[in-house]
Amino acid sequence: MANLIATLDELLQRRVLVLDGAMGTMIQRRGLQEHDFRGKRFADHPHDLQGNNDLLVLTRPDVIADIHGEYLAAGADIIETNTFSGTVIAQADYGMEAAVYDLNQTAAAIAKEVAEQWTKRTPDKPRFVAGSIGPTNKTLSLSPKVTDPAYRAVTWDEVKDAFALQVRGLLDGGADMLLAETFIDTLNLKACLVAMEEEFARRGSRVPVMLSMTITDKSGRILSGQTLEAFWASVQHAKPWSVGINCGLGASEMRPYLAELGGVSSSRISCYPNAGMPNAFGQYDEEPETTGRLVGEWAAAGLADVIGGCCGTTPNHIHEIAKRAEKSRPRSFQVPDYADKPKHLRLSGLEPLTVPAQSPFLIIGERTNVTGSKKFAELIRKSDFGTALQVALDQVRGGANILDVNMDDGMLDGVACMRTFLNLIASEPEIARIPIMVDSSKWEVLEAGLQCIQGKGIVNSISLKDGEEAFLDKARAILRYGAAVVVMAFDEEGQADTTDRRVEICERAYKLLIGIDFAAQDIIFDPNVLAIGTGIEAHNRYAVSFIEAIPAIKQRCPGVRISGGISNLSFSFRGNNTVREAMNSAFLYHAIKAGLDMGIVNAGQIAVYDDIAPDHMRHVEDVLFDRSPDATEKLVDFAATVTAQGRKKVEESAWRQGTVRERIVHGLVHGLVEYIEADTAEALRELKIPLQVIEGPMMDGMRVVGDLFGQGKMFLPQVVKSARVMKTGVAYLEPVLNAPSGDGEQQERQRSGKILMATVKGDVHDIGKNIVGVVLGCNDYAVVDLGVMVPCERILREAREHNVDAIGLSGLITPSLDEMVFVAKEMQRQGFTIPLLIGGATTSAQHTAVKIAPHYDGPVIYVPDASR
Ligand code: THG
Repeated sequence: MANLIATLDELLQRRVLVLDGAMGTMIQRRGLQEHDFRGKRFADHPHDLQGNNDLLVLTRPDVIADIHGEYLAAGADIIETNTFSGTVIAQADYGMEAAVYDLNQTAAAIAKEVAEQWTKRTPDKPRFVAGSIGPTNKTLSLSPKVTDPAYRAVTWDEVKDAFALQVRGLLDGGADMLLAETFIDTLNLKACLVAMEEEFARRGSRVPVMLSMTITDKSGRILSGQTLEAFWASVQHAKPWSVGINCGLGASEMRPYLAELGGVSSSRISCYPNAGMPNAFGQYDEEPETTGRLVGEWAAAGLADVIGGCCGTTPNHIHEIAKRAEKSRPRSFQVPDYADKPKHLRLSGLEPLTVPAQSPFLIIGERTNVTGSKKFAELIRKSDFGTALQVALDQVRGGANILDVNMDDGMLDGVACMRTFLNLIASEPEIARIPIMVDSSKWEVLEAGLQCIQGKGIVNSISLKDGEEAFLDKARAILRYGAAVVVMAFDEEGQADTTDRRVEICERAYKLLIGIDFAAQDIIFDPNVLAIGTGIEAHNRYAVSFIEAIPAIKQRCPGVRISGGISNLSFSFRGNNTVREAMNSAFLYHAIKAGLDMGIVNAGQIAVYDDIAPDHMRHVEDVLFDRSPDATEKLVDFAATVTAQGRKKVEESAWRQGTVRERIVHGLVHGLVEYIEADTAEALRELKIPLQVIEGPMMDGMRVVGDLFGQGKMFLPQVVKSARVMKTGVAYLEPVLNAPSGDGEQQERQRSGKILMATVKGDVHDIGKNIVGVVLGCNDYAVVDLGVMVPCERILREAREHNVDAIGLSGLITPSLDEMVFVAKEMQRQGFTIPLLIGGATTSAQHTAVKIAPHYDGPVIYVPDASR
């Protein structure tokens, strides 16, 4: 790999490199039929195969080799294998799992052969093959089920194994590099990165890795809610050769995001936009000259190292881009050394948390811990995850910068609880905003946690207590997951409780970690906060020694951070919160002065140091600093005189003062489920008719949500949360909506309607459709979702059987537009009259009106976007 990177770096000193353009557009132009896709090999395959473009490397290799050749002729330095959907997960839609390895291996071999022919022809311009890896059509961070936000359609291991097989095929076929592209969920990408690492380790060699994300809306976030900087924090550990953006947008929309990514990442930057935004007929019609000019400007401005085209681009577009690349200057930065902005610890949830070497103190919320909170433990035991989430939210609102989650309890299934709780957090944007610290003494719980967080989190903790080998094994795994780590000052002899032992153990652990390439800034030492004031003399110096150890560890272990579980300190004063808070607060004050970077505390309940009464403080600090032999006794006496002062009830927030309509709108927009039932009840008293509550204040709220989403001021996980609040409100009204009618007859509850939805034959895209399903479900529609690749005949048969009120068709790729026309014609022929709804990225009002509507006498309606 070193050689290849050296070659690429050398080329990049002269000019920007050029990637090829769209494969789909070029395949479509050939007008291939079902028999082309099947070939001899799959002649009897039970599924339709038309549209399974990846299969053509096995059945029409001539076509794929030709297209590669056209792009190389146009000036591409790097061509992509035709394997975007080459995983068992994506191929399952065609029943084609068994062919996945062959498909990838063959695709890479075809591309490699054509690239080598061109390298011979133009030795000064060597050509490379990037193995294309798509995100699959299932996401690890989002639930496809409205009522079950903890549900996932796929497991981490399934996703990782699927990528592993694809990677193996691509590398066996001779791919020079791997390109994971069009990802919309960083957790899928992290699973892919682990698969790559494992495969590299198995082979004893690696290839450069390119990563490319897709931004689909104006929020500037990826679909799963992360900002670009948060995304970079999540993948930085993999040392990708390049990171970038592709698809979703045209060149002019992409530019600001490109600049943003370039500002935080130390890898090369790639970017390959669509040929503009799709026109009314679902076609990308930006002229090659225009795309070339826009993309060329990035090259001229030093914004990108690798440029090319995505959907709708052709060899002509690539030719125009390559012309400009020839004359470009390289992106203005030195050869990357991956050291990054020196020594920053970069964490992330949906948003980044950057911890510089001299950072303000960070609060790690402690209450989401079954061993640290009776209340939380009780909630988890009862499986009341809703209220448990509220505990997390309270920590965030109380100022937590990081959230510690611990499920270690003998009576609980720690792995399952960790998974459920973290999946639920992923659906709460206000909580998921901050990084997660997965806290457990069991490795399998830590690992389960790491498989649920798309951001860069922290493992809490590992130590040398089981020896060096066990320690390093875990550390290596953590490196692959890309998390930071808390290392406790424990060794084979037990916990360190003197200053010397604290420093000694940390230094030993440090050397071992640096030895396996663990970044110093990703190491967080915890020198053990132990209880003082216990009455046992040996404990008297615990606080002093912890504080002394902080600067000593930082001096011997350059670049690390220091943390501690602060509330441990005051365990012996359990039951007297006033004294405990004063002890914790005084300890924090002095430890922070000594260099403590972060601490696990009860966020929102840290007493202000200056608020502690002087006589109280004197007693506390006497114990803290072991100032006299009877200090503890005196504090105990003093404690008896201090009555626990009830904390002020947190004022009901101002928004509760508004009208009921305003409150419902506020609750929907902010995804606050807490009051929706009470507010709905109040609205019902006012408006009398349940449906008017739904159509009035609730729909007002959803309209605001739709507008904010359209303006990029909300992002998808927030919209899904709003939809869930809506669902809760509607569920509250359900019994009254269901109430027996005047004539005394029990009638089936009238839903808003029943809608059949399907992604049409030849198309496997369903993310948008799934969102629409969620939003419809939350708005009281019954939804019959037939999934993807649904033949017309089945759509119409099921529409009859279910007696639906409307049919919704979805499609992302251009051929789907023709299939929709076909469905409309069939509806007409079969005498349907119900509305036909048309939606999906390539569809448009114009295409719907001009090409689809004329074929069907019933209403044909274009549906602009999911949140509406
Ligand atoms: N280091 C690291 N991780 C840790 C600790 C540490 N994780 C767990 C713990 N220690 C830090 N978290 C807590 C959480 C709660 C309390 C103490 C430490 C606590 N709880 C009250 C009690 O037990 O009295 C709970 C009272 C209640 O039920 O509400 O004090 O040191 N790396």
